[in-house]
Amino acid sequence: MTSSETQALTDGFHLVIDALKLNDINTIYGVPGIPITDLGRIAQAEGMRVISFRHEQHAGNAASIAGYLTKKPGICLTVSAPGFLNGLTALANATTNCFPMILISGSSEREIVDLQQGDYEEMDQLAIAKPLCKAAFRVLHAEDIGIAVARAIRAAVSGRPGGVYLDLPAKLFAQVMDAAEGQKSLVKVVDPAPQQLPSPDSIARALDVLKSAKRPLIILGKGAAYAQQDEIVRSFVEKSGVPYLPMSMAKGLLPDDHPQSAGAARSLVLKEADVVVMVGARLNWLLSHGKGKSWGEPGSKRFIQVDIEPREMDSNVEIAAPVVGDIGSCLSAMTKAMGDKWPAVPADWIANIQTRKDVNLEKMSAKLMSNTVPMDFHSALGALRTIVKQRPDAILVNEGANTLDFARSIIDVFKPRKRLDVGTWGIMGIGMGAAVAAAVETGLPVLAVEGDSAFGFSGMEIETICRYNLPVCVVVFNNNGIYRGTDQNPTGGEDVAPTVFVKDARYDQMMAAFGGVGVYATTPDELTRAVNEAMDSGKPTLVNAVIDENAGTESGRIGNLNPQSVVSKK
Ligand code: ADP
Ligand code: TZD
Ligand code: MG
Repeated sequence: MTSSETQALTDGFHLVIDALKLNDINTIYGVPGIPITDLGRIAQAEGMRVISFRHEQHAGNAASIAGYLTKKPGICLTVSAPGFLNGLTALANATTNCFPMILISGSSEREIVDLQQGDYEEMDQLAIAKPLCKAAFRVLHAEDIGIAVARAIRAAVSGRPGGVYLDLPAKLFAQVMDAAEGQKSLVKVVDPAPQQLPSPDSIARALDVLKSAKRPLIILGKGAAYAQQDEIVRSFVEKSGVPYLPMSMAKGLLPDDHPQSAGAARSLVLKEADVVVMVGARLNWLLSHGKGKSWGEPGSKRFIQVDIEPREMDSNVEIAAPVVGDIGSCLSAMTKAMGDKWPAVPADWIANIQTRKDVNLEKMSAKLMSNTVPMDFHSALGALRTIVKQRPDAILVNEGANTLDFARSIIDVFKPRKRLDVGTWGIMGIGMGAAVAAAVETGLPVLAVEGDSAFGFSGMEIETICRYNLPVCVVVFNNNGIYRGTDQNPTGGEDVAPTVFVKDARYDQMMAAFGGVGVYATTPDELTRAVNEAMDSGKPTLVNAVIDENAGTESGRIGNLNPQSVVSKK
């Protein structure tokens, strides 16, 4: 029985909480303040977990990752105008990444906002949120809270998941209504993300195209990881025998050491494949839009695309065989329709890929063993790679430029949804929010591998990690700056170059300041010891890993996207 049933009256605060709980949403990520302070307090009193952050963007990132990991919308709770805006970046990022979340913000009085009379933290938040999310709603009457929360949940998780904004004006929270009526007004959402079955024609068409392939390739994206249809994905890949590439957050959907993984022959397979099956992945910038040099001869490929969003088809290149539906339904239909006599993938294609994989893996393994001081990216990541292999349940969070790009290719992942990173926008600042959500939602140890710049965007949240005593080990790859620590001010003036930080900063001491464990590591052995200890103890830990400030490259692996000035170069 909830508290509202034991009282004759209920109010807006309790109805919001009861509506969330009724829908099995039991955690709120947020920052308190007017007018939602009591909402957090009452939520905690009513048995919800309320995780307070130091900045709303990180609470929002945590909510979106909670959504990604659980398929239930993560909740981010903020105050009006500035708190709302701080959370909005995360809401937009969630929508961009197809993660379900709901940003709930308190707002000022409508009468004053609409007449622009200067209320405390005044802003027309609903209007501002609308273009940045999947859906946005405002509730003016307590009796509508149940319906509004139901709509928000449905909008977030059905079809292509995304972010939803719920605007709750201050006055709503204090509105009182009869408790029994209030209870009746709540809605338990039935089947929030209904299966979407593909048409039989689309399955037949896709298999016709796949059957004709001489050099087929499957690309698995984070939509496939999100779907939690891991066995169906595995059966499809294994029955087809087709080599696959995982996008970064789809790593581990099948273990990275799976014989069909073509991860170590990425450029070869993208260039040479003649049929590409996209599964929960988009042909956006991360895949050079499906065209250009990295994709080989123009017109050399045909695409099959499996996605829940019909409008994704033909977004960048022609899709010969669109398969629209949820991943589970689509792939199980395709696997079934393959029957018992599905032709083997041509042996020469498999052999070519294997040869390239062997060469590339051999090249890499030598670099990973290096013991130079200071460490470079390879030697430090070589140590972390071993740890992650020994601890396949741990969740890896990763952001930075070089720190991201090297870690993505060096650290193998062995289980689904164990890698969380900068996603579709390549956004810095997701690190600590993602780490908190991963620990809170799963209870598993988290290893956050962070560039020193990337870490700075959300670094204050290590206090949050210590406060909730979360099993998070942060490793800061400290190369004194963005990409490198070696840039010079060309004028010789006092200011350092824009990409450079304080030399030899001690990020480990920040962690110690909050009662966590701080370690300064200069060798792969020291790094290994510190991370293993952290993962064994579950104590909040930050390891400052000293990385050669010369080791990185501009923008990591996407330097080609940098516009270059031909005029102002000195
Ligand atoms: P990646 O960055 O890993 O390539 P994207 O975020 O670009 O992945 O693509 C994810 C895709 O997955 C989106 O187009 C989204 O519509 C789709 N998607 C998400 N959930 C499902 C699902 N349950 N079934 C089918 N497609 C899904
Ligand atoms: N701001 C935001 C929100 N996202 C971004 N991606 C950037 C700025 C630009 N940016 C990158 O794309 S990577 C990066 C920035 C600032 C930091 C790279 O430095 P790092 O990593 O220390 O994190 P490495 O290992 O030194 O390359
Ligand atoms: Mg750096």
